[in-house]
Amino acid sequence: MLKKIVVAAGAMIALSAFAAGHNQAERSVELKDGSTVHIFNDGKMGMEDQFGRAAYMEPGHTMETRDGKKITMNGNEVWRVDALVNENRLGG
Ligand SMILES: [Cu+2]
Repeated sequence: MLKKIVVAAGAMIALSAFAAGHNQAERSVELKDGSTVHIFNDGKMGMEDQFGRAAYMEPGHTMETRDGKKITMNGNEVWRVDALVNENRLGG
């Protein structure tokens, strides 16, 4: 009985560690309008607005970076950015 509980707890820790790693942005690029595009390790992107909140953007939308480069929105990973900004707020 006790062994089962220990195994379940171990699985939960492994799962949360995986979830945290999954939401890690590979690269974050500041845009001209003050928002940020987060590019995840699978190449999908998600937006963070000027106020540090996850924001919606249509996939295929063209964005301009602060240094004048063009980036095309790949995916719209609102929930991953949401997890990312919440982790940052908690200092994780
Ligand atoms: Cu975007």
